[in-house]
Amino acid sequence: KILITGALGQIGSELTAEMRKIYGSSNVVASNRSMKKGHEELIESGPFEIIDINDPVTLSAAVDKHKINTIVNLAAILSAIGEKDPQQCWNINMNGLYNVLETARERNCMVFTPSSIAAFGPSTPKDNTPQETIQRPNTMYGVTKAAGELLCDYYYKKFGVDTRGVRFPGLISYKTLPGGGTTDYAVHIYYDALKNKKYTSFIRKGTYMDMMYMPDALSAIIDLIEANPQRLMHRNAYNVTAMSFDPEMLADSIRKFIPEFELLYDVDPIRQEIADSWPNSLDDSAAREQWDWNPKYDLQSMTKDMLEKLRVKLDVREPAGK
Ligand code: VAH
Repeated sequence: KILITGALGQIGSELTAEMRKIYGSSNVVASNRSMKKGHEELIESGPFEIIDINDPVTLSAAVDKHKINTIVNLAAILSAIGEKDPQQCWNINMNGLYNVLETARERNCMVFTPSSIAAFGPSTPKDNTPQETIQRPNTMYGVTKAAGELLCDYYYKKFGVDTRGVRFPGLISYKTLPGGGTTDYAVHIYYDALKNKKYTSFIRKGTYMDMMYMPDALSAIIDLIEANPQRLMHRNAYNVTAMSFDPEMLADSIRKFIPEFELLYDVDPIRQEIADSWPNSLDDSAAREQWDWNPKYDLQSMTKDMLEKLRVKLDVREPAGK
């Protein structure tokens, strides 16, 4: 049985629904450190627990109560919020992860923890970033992602805990808004494109970052969890990507559906500095070779699907005569 922490977040809310479809609702326990409105269906469609991963007692009690053998640890503070409150970022992303790993060690659970392109820093080769390379991130979030990778590998090597992870790029989805990251511009732009036919980007023109549509991110998690461990030469954490673009390329893909869309800029120096410290594009050949990673969505097909789904969600009608 699977426990998902941070199940009401951007990845967790969709992963919970997808895993419940695949494995059966009663086999997927969703948890979050607090209730959030707008997730009633998720909370009612299967087991739900309030778990703060900084409280090892409730964490291990829930693992015992539900006989959990796989923990998907999505509870985390993201990059931009992490720079506003670095202490909380360390506490949740590292002390929380430590509690998850200790619980998994004592109870023989598999642990999936996402890392991020944020685990790389300014001295990392930026183009076609290798699976194994320099990792000197200079954000607290990035420090916790790089340290988290090392801690998960340590628990695998030292204690035999089956730990696995991927380095996610920016994730784009229409169901749940992202939780305070640097790549969030690539989600908000779609909402504003439909509501106002224009968007003001806090990331500068020409800033390339890896990105991925949420359906591919969910496949990455499920495929890696189900992968044959004998094939896994790396564990924490695999580079995975689906596309790399800058705000202008994203705006061009939107203009194919909303020709009058206008992209403006009001660069946020803090999030721009974070974005500048990350790679432009990852080499994800290790994931492709070792567990058949193969994303389905590119920029064009993602934009088409995002706009179609958001038109329904926001109740924004297709312009007449389209
Ligand atoms: C963030 N969306 O912006 C997250 C992610 C690669 C970016 O880690 O912090």
